[in-house]
Amino acid sequence: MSDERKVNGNSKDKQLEESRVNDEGQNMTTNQGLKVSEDEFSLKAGERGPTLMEDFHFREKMTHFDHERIPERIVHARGFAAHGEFELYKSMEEYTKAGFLQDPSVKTPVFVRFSTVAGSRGSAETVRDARGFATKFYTEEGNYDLVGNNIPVFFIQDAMKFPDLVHALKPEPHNEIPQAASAHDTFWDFVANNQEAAHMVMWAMSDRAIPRSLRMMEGFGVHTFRFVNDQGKAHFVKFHWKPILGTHSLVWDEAQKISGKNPDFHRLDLWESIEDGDYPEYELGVQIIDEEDEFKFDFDILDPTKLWPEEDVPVKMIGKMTLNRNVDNVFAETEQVAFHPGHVVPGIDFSNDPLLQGRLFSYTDTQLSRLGGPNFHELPINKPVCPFHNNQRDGISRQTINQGQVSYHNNSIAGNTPTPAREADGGYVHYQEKVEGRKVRSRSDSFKDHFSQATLFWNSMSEPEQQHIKDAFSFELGKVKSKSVQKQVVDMFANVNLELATAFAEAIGAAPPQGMGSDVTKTSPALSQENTKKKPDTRKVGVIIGNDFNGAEIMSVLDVLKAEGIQPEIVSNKLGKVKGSDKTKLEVDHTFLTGESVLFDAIYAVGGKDEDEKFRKDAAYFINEAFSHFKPIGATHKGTKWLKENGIEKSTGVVTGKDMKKFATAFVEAISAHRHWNRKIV
Ligand code: HDE
Repeated sequence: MSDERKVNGNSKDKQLEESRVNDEGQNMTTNQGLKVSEDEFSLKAGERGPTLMEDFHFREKMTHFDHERIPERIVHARGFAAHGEFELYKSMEEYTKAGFLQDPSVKTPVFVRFSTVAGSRGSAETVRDARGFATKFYTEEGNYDLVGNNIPVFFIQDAMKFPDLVHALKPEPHNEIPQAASAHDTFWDFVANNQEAAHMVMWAMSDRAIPRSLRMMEGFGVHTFRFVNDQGKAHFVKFHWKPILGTHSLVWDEAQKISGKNPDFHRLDLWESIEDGDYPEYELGVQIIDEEDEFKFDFDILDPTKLWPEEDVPVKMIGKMTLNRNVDNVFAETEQVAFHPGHVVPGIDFSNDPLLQGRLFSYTDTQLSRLGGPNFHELPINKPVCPFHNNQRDGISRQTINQGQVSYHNNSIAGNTPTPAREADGGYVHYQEKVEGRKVRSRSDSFKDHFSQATLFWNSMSEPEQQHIKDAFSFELGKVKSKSVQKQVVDMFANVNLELATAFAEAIGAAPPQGMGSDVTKTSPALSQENTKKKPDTRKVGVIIGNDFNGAEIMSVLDVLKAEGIQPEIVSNKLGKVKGSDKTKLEVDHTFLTGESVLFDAIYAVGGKDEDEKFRKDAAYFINEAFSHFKPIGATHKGTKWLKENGIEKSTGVVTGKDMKKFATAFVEAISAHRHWNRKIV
């Protein structure tokens, strides 16, 4: 089938190709094309004399350098992106006339940028935070941007409060501390005094906020949008991305250590998986509600602090996105890409969600200061694959050379072109929702329940997930200095769950909660990561090995792991090769110094014959740390002895054995489980 597809993607690739320049093998020139004869020394009056103003080459080089940075994004500054394509499973014509959702034989090129929210451009990636998940579909009807997060709800209900939220979340203004962290007074003061944040805070304190990989997290459009079909009939819709590898997380201690050991952990993981051909894949899902059913729910479907429980409104999978090409240049593509929830195509429309309405203003506005003017749509990464024509002209860095005398509408000189298209010819016509009301600044009563879904989320968590949430609150509030803020937060979350609020009140030495708890008993199993897909693919295993290992047996295990898509990497005391007792040789990928247990999903302890005391100590550190992070541990040969010495050989998720075939099968199963939460940590 794939051979017959009409690939829209070609047009984007071709377009980008035209912008690529490869300097390799070329003469150096100035930006005016003048060949440069010397590039190391400025022009001076005498070898030891002053530099001359006349040195245009020096001035051009330095001026360009001085202006190499643009303002970073005010939120979502730290991001990483990749190209890919979207394939539809089945025509969605019943619900929407969007061109790219009609014909399963058409592939649509996409560009996806993942990001953290709070940190600056150079901050660590495994911090506790929401992740941005922004997708640009280059469709034949224009660009469609689905600018979502990995959490399905948001902190606030009205865009008016966004600057306040972000000011509170960002480093505090008097000392610019802390970087990329919500564990500080102003954030929690904001939460306690804007209680609509309760639901999203529950997600932010959960494992969702420390994803194992950008390839293993969900994405959500958050707002309620509209699908409109060619009959003009509308349905409410929410968008979901579901990763094929399942939704998995780190543990907090591990996430913090990775922040130091490898602040680029997530981008490296994404980059390498694409380079290795293990393309990240996500299914696109939609939840659809009939317009007639708008008021049938116990929450307002326009409220962005509410999700639609999947058990009540099932998610239909309608297509799949595959990320299959890394960027050529991070600045030109990832940094300069400009997303906007208002980049829509016919068949996709908005709802009156007041947060969405505010976003429709903010995104263009922010690009004006970030990208320096109104022509950012001309940058190769932002340019639609379909032609665009209008009477806009000029502005900073204009690329297009518009021809002709006419730049206005209506006109007679150019036959009144460019002409607006009729709806039947693809012109975008806004959905004619009937709107009536008085001009007010207020919150609808239907937006006033801030706690029921926060409790729904809590109720839906497995026991280990609930424990992680308690620990996260204890950590974050433990960093807050104001006793009053701590107490306000304890009392606020008593409305979500009394056990939770009591647990972290105790941990931070605050008075027990004053509140009644919640009587919500509903659960939504889809919210728990316990129920996600569990697969071994692309999991990294650190194989701790020394000289004189049993070559044939170890290779048989490694072969099984590789056949399952698992990636063993060799860890030893020095780089070079470790030699087996037979002729087997393995190239060492990491030493105990350059590799860390936190950078692996599992550890396979093998050992060799004559490791010294230091080797054994380093190996034990690796193994024990992985053990404390609930990771699968496998051991054979000398490795089994090491586990015994540390008293962990019989624990849950620890696999040992003498029969290599049986061992390998059991180890693969343990790796697929991701983490072994019911392990007793001693
Ligand atoms: Fe954003 N947001 N946002 N946001 N947002 C930006 O636009 C804003 C919100 C999201 O990879 C900014 O180009 C307002 C929700 C992502 O380039 C800015 C409000 C969701 C990205 C902006 C929100 C998002 C941004 C900063 C409340 C999930 C990164 C730089 C009304 C559905 C996109 C930029 C990328 C970026 C404004 C709330 C997702 C300032 C006013 C809810 C993924 O325009």
